[in-house]
Amino acid sequence: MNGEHRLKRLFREGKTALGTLVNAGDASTVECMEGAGFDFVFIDCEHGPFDDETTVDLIRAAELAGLEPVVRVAGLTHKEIQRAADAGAKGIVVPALRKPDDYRRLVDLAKFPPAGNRGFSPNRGSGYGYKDWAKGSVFDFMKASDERLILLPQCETVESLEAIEEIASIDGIDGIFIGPFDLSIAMGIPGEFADPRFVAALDRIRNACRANGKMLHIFSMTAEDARKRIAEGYDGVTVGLSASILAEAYRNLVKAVRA
Ligand code: 3PY
Ligand code: MG
Repeated sequence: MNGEHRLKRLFREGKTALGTLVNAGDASTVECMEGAGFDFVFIDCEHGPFDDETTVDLIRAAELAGLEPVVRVAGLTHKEIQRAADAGAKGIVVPALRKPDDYRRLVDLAKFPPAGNRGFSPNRGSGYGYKDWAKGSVFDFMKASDERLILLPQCETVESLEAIEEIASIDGIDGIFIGPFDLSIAMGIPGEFADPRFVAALDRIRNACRANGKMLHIFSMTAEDARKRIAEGYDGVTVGLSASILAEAYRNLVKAVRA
């Protein structure tokens, strides 16, 4: 998986990348996904309890399991973005952004010049500078690092929805990750995913992404919703939360034993 970015390849091929969200557990949780058929793992440092060192372990486990590690950071700060990038994240998701300038700031923090001003270090993501792709000049290192890291900031506020055409046109943003729960809450229709206003919002985001050749990702709570999103042509679907998957499995286990 070293030489390719699976999410980029699937996007080029017009296929949906499938991932799942880790919000509880440790590296073993990610190991349990090996062979299940996912393309990526969504490591949630916004709602999950992970510190930076645990995040590194989760990324390492994802690499060993053949999954692309996508990290949702807690917020738009130099520390959050730099650490996720240096830890070897192949994708960064940022929640709750509002204005186009927030999205420009993300590019500034995550990409090397000329697109941004990311700080340089031979980090673990580059094998401390010894991975084949990282051994060239500093210029080559910067270029390859930028190519390996996709930026998927979220659209989940009314302000970002209203500026989505401008946001999707920003160079360096690879795609938009829709947070359906927070977006519907922000629109005053919490969880009402069939509401025509919500459906229109998703169409607007899709059109903005399509017009700019950007990826369109979304979160799904259930397999049924994920199937619908895949049929609708989303480029990426993150289905389920590790904590909820465990909670449901335990309930089903006891139900089956007691039946
Ligand atoms: C949302 O639905 O708000 C999300 O951010 C999904 O993770
Ligand atoms: Mg959200």
